[in-house]
Amino acid sequence: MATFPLSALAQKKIVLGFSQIGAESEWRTANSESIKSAAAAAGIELKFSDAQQKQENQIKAIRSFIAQKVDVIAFSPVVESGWEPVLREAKAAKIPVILTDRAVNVKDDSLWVSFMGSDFLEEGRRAGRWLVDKMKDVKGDVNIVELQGTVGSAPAIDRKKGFEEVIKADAKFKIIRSQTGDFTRAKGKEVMEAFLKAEGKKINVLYAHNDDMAIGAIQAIEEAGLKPAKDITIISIDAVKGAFEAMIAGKLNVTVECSPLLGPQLMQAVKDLKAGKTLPKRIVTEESVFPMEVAAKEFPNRKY
Ligand code: GZL
Repeated sequence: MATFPLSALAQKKIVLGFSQIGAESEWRTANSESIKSAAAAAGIELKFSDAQQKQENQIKAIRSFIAQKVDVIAFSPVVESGWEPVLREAKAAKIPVILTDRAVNVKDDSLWVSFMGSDFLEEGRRAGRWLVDKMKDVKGDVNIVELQGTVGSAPAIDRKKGFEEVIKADAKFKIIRSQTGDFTRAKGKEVMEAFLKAEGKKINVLYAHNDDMAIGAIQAIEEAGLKPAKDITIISIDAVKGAFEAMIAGKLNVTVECSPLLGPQLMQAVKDLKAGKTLPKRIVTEESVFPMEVAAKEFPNRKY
């Protein structure tokens, strides 16, 4: 019978089960890449599942990780609600759960050990503050159309809330249309086409909850014979490469950073957990705002 030196057994690889939402945006692709490369660099065995933006697939993946007795489970919840049952199963199996990117809405916070990701409320506020400053000398109404992220997701809920919290200070700001584009370019274009058909030249501003929907909307605006970032001021969130390319082309006014590069932080947290350390309940990613004026200078420094 083969025997293993204690050192080999002692170095048994940590196994992390990760349930990813899907591949709906440039942001998500960069996020998955960050997690995969950081796991490899950390020597952590990664079981990675792509849920194609369906909550039931994430729940199935988490159940499979429990059955495989992984050491740690991490996931980015596609929506905030509906997680109690499967998180209770993970807790019963004594497998710690780390939330990355998006939060869950559960009564019992002991069902997850830590949440690392951006402050979406603040991202919405930053978008609102940029617009209020940009429009400070405008006297008449500022008519805004809004492309929301995935219905029920933490970023969609909080980016809307944060933005409205800031613009409500002046009644001239009016959100005249608001609909989900599900964080994708295709849907962003489709919904912007409908906005343009309904409101046309009345639209002064587009607030998109992510760059992919903004990029899709830019195509719709151009096909309607209007100049994006001139006839319609465009604000979006993520700060992915496509947004910098759009700003350099003069078609997007500003993007609020939301970093997908959570991989190294996640792997460190997994290692700390396995070493018996307690993790902070909330780890916030530090971020910035990039207006088109700085895009060309900043672009070479971008990592996603
Ligand atoms: C935000 C993330 C969002 C991005 C979108 O942290 O959950 O999902 O803003 C992505 O681009 O699809």
